Amino acid sequence: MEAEFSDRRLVLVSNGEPYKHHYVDDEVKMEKLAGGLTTGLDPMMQDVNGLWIAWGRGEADFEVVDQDKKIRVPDKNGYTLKRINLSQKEKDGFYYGFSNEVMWPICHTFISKANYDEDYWHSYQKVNQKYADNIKEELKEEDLIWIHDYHLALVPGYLKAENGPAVSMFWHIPWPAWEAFRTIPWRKEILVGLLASDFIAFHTDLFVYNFLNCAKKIGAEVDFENKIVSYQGSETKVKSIPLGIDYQSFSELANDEDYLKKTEAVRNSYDTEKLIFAVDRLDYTKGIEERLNAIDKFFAKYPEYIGEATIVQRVAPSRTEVKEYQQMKERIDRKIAEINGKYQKDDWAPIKYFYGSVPQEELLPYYKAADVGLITASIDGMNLVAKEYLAVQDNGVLILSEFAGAAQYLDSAIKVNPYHREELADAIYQALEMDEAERKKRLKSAKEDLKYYDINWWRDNFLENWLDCYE
Ligand code: GDG
Repeated sequence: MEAEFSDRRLVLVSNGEPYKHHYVDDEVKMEKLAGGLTTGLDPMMQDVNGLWIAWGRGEADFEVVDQDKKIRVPDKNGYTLKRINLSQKEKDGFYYGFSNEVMWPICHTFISKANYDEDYWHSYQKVNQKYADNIKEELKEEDLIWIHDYHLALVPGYLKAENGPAVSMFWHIPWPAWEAFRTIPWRKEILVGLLASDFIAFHTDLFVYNFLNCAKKIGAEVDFENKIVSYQGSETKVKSIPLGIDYQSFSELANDEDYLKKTEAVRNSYDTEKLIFAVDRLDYTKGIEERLNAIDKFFAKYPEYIGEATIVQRVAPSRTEVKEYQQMKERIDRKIAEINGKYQKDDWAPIKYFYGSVPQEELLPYYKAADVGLITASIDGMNLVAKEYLAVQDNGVLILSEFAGAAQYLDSAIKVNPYHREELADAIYQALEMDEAERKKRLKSAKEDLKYYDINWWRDNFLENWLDCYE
C-alpha cells in the first residue's frame, strides 16, 4: 500500500489551516494552530510531502503573510500549504453562516439552533465552488484529493467529471439521524454533493448507519451490509475509521524530563489531594454547562471533597463573533462564580478557570498532573482530548460521555450520560475513590488500543480502503 500510495500525490483540502504566519517585529513567525483536525493531520502530511489547501484566516491584529500563496510548512521537510483567501462577506455567509449555523448544529442534532438562511446557502455553494476551482488549478494526473469535514460537503460534486480525480471525504463531526438532517432545505443537494466522493469515512458505526439511511431517503440505492451507496451511476463506499492520535510522540513526551518538571510544577501549584482536569473549545456540544451542574451536585453530595479536590477547567475561545457563543460564555462565567462562591474556603476554590487557547504542549502537563480527566460532551464526533489524556497518564481515570465518538472505542473509561447530574457526580466520586490496581488495569488496556489504533493506523486504513475503490 505504501509503495502504491507514494506514487501519487496527496492533496488534502480542509477549511482550517494548520499554521498561521504573521509578522513580529518585521520577522515572519509561524504558529501552529490548535484544533482536532489539524492536530491529527499535520504530522501525517509532514510524512507524505503533499499539498494542503485551506482557508488562510490569519487574525485581525496581525498582518498576515502569504495569504493566497503557496508556502512550505514547516520550513524544512514539510509539505506545501496553499491558502485560499475569503472576503468578509464569504466568511460571514459560508463560515459563520452556513457551516456554523446550519451544518454544525444539525450534524450535532441541535435542530433548534439552526438558521436556514438562504443567503448562507448561496454563500456556501459559492465558496465550495471556489475551493473546487483552486483544487482544479493545482490538479496533476493521479492526484488523490482528500477532502475534510462539513464546511466542504459540495466540493466532491463540483470536482466530479468523467475520468475526474480520485476524491474522498473524512467527516470529523457526527452524521445525524434523518429526522434531524431532513430539516435542512438543501438536504438533497448536500447529499448529492457528498455522494460524488468515491469513499467517505466517519468516526463511528452509528454515523455510518445514519449517513446510509439519509442516502436511502433521497432515493439512492443502499447496500447496508457492504456499506455501498449507488447514486446516478456512481458508487460510494462508506466506512467507520476512527481518528487516532500520534501515540508515540505523546508517550515519549510524557516521560521527557522537562515535561515531568512542568507536570510537577502544575501539581505543586494546587494545594489539594486530588486534581480533576477538563479542557474544551467553547461550544454547546462540549457539555460544559452540564458538567458545571454536576460539579455543583458533587460537592453538595460528597462534602468530604470540599478543600480536597480541585477542578481545573480550561476553555478555548471559539466562534467568538457569534452571539450565541458570547452568551454561553457569560452563563459559564456566572455558574463558575456561583459554585466558587458556594463552596470556597480561604485558601481554596473548587474550580480554577482559564479562558484562552494554549498550544497543545502546554495542555500536556495538566493531562499528566490530573487524577481524573473529565469529558462530558453532549455529542462529539470523536474527542481527541480523551485519547490524549489517557496516552500521557500512568495513574489517572477518564470520565467520558457516552455521547462522544471516542466512547465506542474506550471501554476502560467510566462512561456517563452528561445530562444525568447525579450519575455524573457519582462518577467523579467513583473515579476519585478507585483503587490503584483498578486504575492501572484500565489504563493498560486503553493504552494498548491507543498505541495500535494510532494516527498512522488511521491514515493507512483510510488510504487502503480508498485505493481499494479503484482496483
Ligand atoms: C473536531 C470534532 C473530533 C490545543 N490547544 C487547545 C486544544 N488543543 C488541541 C487538543 C486536541 C484538539 O485541540 C481538540 O480536539 P477535539 O477532538 O477535542 O475537538 P474539535 O476541535 O471539536 O474537533 C471532534 C476532531 O474534529 C477530530 O476529528 O475528534 O469530535 O468536533 O488535539 O490537544 N484544545 C482545547 N483547548 C486548547 O487550548 N480544547
